[in-house]
Amino acid sequence: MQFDRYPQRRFSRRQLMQYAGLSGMGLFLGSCGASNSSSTSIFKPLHQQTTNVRALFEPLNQGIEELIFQAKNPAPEYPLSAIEPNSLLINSFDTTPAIDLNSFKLVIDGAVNNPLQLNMNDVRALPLISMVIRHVCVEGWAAIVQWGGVRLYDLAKLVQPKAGARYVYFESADNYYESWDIASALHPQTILAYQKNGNDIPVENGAPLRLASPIKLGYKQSKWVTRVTFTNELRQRRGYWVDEGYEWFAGL
Ligand SMILES: Nc1nc2c(c(=O)[nH]1)N[C@H]1C(S)=C(S)[C@@H](COP(=O)(O)O)O[C@H]1N2
Ligand SMILES: [Mo]
Repeated sequence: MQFDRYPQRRFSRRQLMQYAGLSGMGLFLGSCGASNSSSTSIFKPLHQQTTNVRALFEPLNQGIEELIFQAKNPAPEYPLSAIEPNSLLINSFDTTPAIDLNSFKLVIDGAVNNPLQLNMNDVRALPLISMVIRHVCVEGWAAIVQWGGVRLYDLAKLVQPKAGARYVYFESADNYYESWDIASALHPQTILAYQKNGNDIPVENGAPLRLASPIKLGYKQSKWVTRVTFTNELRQRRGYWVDEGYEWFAGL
């Protein structure tokens, strides 16, 4: 896989486990499956078909792989010592939505072969990516933050976007919405995060799942994501702030 050349993990195994909130014992139990009874539902698609387990290890279709390959070089990552724990300001256009974790499901659908819905145990069973990146808000502030979560790319491998898919829509529990070009969405540094600075993400910052990526401005990074939809075309509503006149691509 071409993404192996990206510096995915600058942490030692011990640091990573600390930042993943795992003790050695927790990791041991997790890998025995003793603490995760529902991880099999990841392979239950919306239409109740049986998804091929090998999907996680298979590449996406050629057209989409080529698009991602043209994506920009990796954006800078920082050491843990650079984290600015008090600099990430809460920026929400509305109140913080109440999400019931027991019924929470991330829906991934649209122009894909295997639509899925995943609960948080399913999401946490996927490879954990950790990165320390700079969050930049157009309102004039920035913060170096550690985010941990799953790559959109790994989720795409599970749902298998169709060849014509060019955009990815994100719907949020506070009715925020965003759309990204597929190359940026499937960039190896674009993740759906459930950890911030080594802990579970606080609800104000988007728990249980928010976008985090060093290649886009802050307003592209939807908090409280409930639905990820692959599409062939952009809809009229492209993004909450974009529809107010902010730039759609919003690359950093
Ligand atoms: N669902 C949702 N996501 C959102 C927003 C929002 O209001 N609702 N604000 C955006 C903006 S403008 C920024 S700068 C970041 C702020 O993230 P934070 O509140 O975790 O610092 O979230 C982005 N994602
Ligand atoms: Mo922002």
